[in-house]
Amino acid sequence: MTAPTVFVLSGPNLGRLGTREPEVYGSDTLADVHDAVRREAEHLGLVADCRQTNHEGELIDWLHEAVDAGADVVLNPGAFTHYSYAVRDACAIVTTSGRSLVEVHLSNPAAREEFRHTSVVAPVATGYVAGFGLQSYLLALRALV
Ligand code: DHK
Repeated sequence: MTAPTVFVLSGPNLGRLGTREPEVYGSDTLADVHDAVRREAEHLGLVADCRQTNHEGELIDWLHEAVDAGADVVLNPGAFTHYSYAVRDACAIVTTSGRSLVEVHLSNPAAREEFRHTSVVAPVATGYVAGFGLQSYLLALRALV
């Protein structure tokens, strides 16, 4: 039997992890995150397809691709979290198709600036993990299984 694929998607500015505000986002690079995610996925009997984009439309295309592939999704939407109804609607396509989508954040947006307190994605996500750095992604994978 082939292992199910999980799409692990990260949005804008997350390609800069490691040097971007390390006091907020930690010192792990995105490559570190993806390596840890792939290892944890394998341990859980999954295959992680890890991607990052700075472009809203590309992220939406990948969410559609996840639906077409019948794959669950771990998503860090970056700042799209707070205002992108287009990303939210694409996430709703994932969850209403019967797949799971876990919203993740490295930091805890609820403990930061006011504009980060709103997630337009959370109401259509299956669940939410925030505040644990790289571990947020790994906890999201565990939640999926
Ligand atoms: C990442 C971002 O890029 C921010 O825009 C969010 C999130 C928080 C994170 O903590 O992973 O506000």
